Amino acid sequence: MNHKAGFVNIIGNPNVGKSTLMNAFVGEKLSIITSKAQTTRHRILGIVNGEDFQVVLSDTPGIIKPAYELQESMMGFVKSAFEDADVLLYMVEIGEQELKDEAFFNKITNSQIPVLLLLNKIDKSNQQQLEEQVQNWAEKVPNAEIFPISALEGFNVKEVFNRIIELLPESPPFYPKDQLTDKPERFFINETIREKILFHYKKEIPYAVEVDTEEFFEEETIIRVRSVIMVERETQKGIIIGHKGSALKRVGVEARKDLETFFGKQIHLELYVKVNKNWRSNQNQLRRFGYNN
Ligand code: GDP
Ligand code: K
Ligand code: MG
Repeated sequence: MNHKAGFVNIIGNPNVGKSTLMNAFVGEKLSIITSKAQTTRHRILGIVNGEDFQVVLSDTPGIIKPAYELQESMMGFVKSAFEDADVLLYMVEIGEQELKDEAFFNKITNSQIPVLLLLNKIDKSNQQQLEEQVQNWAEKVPNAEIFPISALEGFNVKEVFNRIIELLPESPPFYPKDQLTDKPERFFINETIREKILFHYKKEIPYAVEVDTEEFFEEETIIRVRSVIMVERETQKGIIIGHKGSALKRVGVEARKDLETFFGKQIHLELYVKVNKNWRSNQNQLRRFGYNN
């Protein structure tokens, strides 16, 4: 049998379950998943290899209207998802009626690329609601094939994956077959720390934070890591650190545990907090953190 390979991009509103699905496909926790919108800022590649196929998946930031420069840059990632894919996975969730952004909606309905519309979170719906929504989306996006799924419970995920393989062109693999992702180790460390911050702090704090891993030394039995948590203001620095350092310590302990599981090695994680005014609006800073296409 001939080899198939290609690029699959997952798009949709924030929090519909894109990262959950990608992780279900890849079988590893590559993309951080939380109940907050805008968790995923970068495009992330997950690679699923089989004997005669290679599926390269991009998880994108959810579709939002840009309100400041970081968001502008995030939307660039989403736009490019329409250009370099062999299959588009357009994900909506039960109860969602339409895509808020009309330009994106037009792109989807006029797409020359095959579109699989994934109606996610059907574990939260009843049969009647499900049938109504399938009907609704079939009328709105006539060019799409519709799959009701539960990314969380794995329902219909395998069927979607099999359909993707059918749609992929014949091609040799694009990446070495033992490679899981194109992102370097530091990226996972940054994202893991950011996930803990999203989980433990309220309101504007997580969105004012960026994490940069400055050192990554892998020794035989231990990996030594030093990462800086960047905030915009002194007050935020105080909140991140907490009373006698207790809040920061909790972030460090939890991140270290996850990273030890991920890398399969002991981790020494040194965390510190630095004030870096207005990093979100500063183009040079954004470029440094890889937000430009
Ligand atoms: P993204 O922003 O589109 O990447 O969404 P995430 O994958 O981060 O998921 C957002 C939230 O929806 C998380 O709390 C997930 O656990 C939850 N979620 C994802 N898929 C499902 C599903 O199939 N059913 C239910 N009930 N929740 C889901
Ligand atoms: K999310
Ligand atoms: Mg996501």
